[in-house]
Amino acid sequence: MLPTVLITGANGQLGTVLVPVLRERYGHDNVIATDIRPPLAGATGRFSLLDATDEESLRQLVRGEGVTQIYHLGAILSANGELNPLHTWRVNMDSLLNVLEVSRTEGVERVFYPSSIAVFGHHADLSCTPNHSVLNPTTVYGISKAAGENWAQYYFERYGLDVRSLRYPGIIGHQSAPGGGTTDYAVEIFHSAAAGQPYSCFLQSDTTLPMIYMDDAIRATLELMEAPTASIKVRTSYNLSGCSFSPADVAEAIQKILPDFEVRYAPDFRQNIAADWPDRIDDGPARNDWGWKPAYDLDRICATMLDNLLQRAEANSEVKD
Ligand code: AKB
Repeated sequence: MLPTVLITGANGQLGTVLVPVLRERYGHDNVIATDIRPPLAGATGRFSLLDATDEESLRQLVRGEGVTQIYHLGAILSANGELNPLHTWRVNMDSLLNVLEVSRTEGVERVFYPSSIAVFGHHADLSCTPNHSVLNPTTVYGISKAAGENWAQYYFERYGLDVRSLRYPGIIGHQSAPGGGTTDYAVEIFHSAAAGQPYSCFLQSDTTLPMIYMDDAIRATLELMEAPTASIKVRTSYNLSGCSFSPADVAEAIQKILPDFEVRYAPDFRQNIAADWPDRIDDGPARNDWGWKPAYDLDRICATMLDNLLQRAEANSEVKD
């Protein structure tokens, strides 16, 4: 029996790409995209305006549509979160607790909760952070994700709600724009390169962070959500790894394809956030429990991003001509 799926934050970087994939897989009528903002231009399919901090509206939608799975993607990310910490805490926690509580009481069978490398911070081994590391996050986003992971585990252990979670690294894709994160540079840099412009990077050249290509992130999400229940051994959140690189590494990889590309460095407050995040993370439990294996390294990410963005730029210039 196909699930009936509801996605919060569907207009975001991940949701924009995940929704069509879920529709392809589970049927167009079985996937309801929701967001606090109206659908993006050109978006098709079932859509409801929804603020997940409003428990009653969420409950009505879940009950009315007979929702059996929720992907709760809506959240305020690390950099934007620091602009208004208490608001970020309320949005991120209230929406999660509403999703968990509505799921428990309305018979939702499975919930996906994205966590992040932002849960790590002081006292963790940042050179290759283990799954079961100490969590001392330094941003309100990281604090909310660390608390959320524990709530996910609590709802599983106390109520048997099947909540599954991944700690995403920075996600890099050509299809959608990231919004308000510390890893956003790794998408912006490709847009500048493809536009033939220099890029001004808000992190230092040597700041290595874990990253993942969009297709790998989507595949990991589906593999986790479709894995047999018995193979899910981590009920807080799984470390998920793609590859790790610094701004200097990605600039060099782009220059192999576009030799004239230039990067300048103008670190801002996001440098302090990145400094407390891992260089790389150990995703051994994800590999062992449900067979995770990434397919994209830095060179493949570079080639795929530039290929797609250059084709788009060319198509746009033909339309203008
Ligand atoms: C951010 O930079 O805040 C996000 C994340 C790593 O969770 N991309």
